[in-house]
Amino acid sequence: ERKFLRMKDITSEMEGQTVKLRARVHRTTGKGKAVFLILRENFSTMQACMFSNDVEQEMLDYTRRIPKESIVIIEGTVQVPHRPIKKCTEQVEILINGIWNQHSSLPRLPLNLDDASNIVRDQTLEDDLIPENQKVGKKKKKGRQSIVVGQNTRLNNRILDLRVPANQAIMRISAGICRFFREYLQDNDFVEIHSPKLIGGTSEGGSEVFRLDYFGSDACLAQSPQLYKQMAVVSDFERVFEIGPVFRAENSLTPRHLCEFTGLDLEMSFDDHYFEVVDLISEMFGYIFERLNEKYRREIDAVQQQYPFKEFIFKPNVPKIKFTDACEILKKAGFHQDPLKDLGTENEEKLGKIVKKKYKTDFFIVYNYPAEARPFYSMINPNDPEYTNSYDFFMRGQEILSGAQRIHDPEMLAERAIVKGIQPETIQDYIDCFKYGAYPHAGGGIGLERVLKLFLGIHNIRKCSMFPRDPKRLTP
Ligand code: ATP
Ligand code: AMO
Repeated sequence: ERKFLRMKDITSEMEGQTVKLRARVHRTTGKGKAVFLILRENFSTMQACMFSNDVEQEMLDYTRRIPKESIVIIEGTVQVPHRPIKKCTEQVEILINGIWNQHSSLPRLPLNLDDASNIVRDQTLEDDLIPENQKVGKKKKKGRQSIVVGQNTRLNNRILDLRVPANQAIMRISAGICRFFREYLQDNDFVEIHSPKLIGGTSEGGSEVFRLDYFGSDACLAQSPQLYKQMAVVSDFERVFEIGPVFRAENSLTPRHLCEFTGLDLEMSFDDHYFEVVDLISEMFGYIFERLNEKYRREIDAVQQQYPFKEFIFKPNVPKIKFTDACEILKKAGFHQDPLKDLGTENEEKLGKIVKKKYKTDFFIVYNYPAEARPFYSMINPNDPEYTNSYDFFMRGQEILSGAQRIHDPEMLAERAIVKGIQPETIQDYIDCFKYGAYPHAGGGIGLERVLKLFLGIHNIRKCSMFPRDPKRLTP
């Protein structure tokens, strides 16, 4: 049992009862003979009040001087006002009998939480291309302008920024995605693993890797758990998943790339065809979205209030589009797409719009990508060797998952590594693991922050990482 009640536990049925709670001072109003405090506890707000009829004037003055964001302990009586309480999520009120300032905030905040909580209809205005704290919009009647707080100002003061209700909600929904990812997979016989992040070579190839000194040898920060999740399958765990950090030396500033993100990875053996894995992953996403809508409604609404977005639509019969068909669809709509090259961001978005119109869904799959566009470990399509048994999943026309059936023949794997410019010796343990009998297997990697961003229609991925890393940001 907790010493202090949580706001959600104080209900109108408790009218007249004495309660004790601890919360932040969100705002103080009232002149002369009355003080009204709006208290805040994560993204709930509740009004507390005090009148000179009931308490000494000194107590009123003391209360009025408590700086915003301080943590106070309050003892008082529950009241249910006749009129709705404006600007509070909770519709009961506390008549204060006693108040203690447990820990004071500095009175000057580097980030004004009211400004940072303003409704933002065009999220690109937060991009720091505009001067920070630029005043936009028409002057309102009362002379107050709507202020947009720049993303850099927010991130420089992230611990205050995270107190903004929408940000509270975003990070809680992030936890929800991990919770339901884990829940679904555990219920389907997957084993959770933790693979090393300090590794001897690259796991995805390419130059997007952080290199470091490891007691005199070269080491890399893992670009993915790819090689290890496959080795776990071969070690007879058969179905595995991991939630862990992924490092990419991605030297560019975009609204959807981070240098460190959270990978939701899974890998499994299959019976006959890699579509078994594709279908399981589709069903898993359906489960995650359904449970989020059910259990995180309050949080979704809190984001909606500050960053209005169109509700994400998931249809259980997820459209699966063959890569070459996607090229045809794009061609018919008047866009060029080379059938042997990867889809670019623009074409992905165009495809997303066309699919949305035709199937009324924000979620779809493209499969059978050209070998040129996929990593060395992707299984070549036996019927069409220029293509692979691979797939990407999309939300609102943006990639959120990449995956494939994997090559489980050591010779073929070494050959493909060489084709892709990777020295087989640098990944010898991985190649060798397929020499002692291996199940056919497939899997995928999901970017947590991307799923979060696209589910909630958030423009900048930095909002979806608690302490984001990009080429210009290593603090806080
Ligand atoms: P993944 O790394 O899983 O493939 P990704 O979303 O990073 O996913 P890429 O395959 O790197 O995508 O590239 C897909 C498209 O994203 C590219 O065709 C390109 O248009 C765009 N893109 C990738 N990196 C950048 C970047 N740094 N800046 C702008 N656009 C980029
Ligand atoms: P891939 O490189 O496509 O595949 O990564 C998987 C997913 O991770 C997300 N993602 C990113 N998110 C934020 N910032 C980035 N810089 C970034 N790069 C990628 C995307 C992407 O779909 N080993 C394979 C997966 C597999 O085949 O199982 C892999 O890493 O959502």
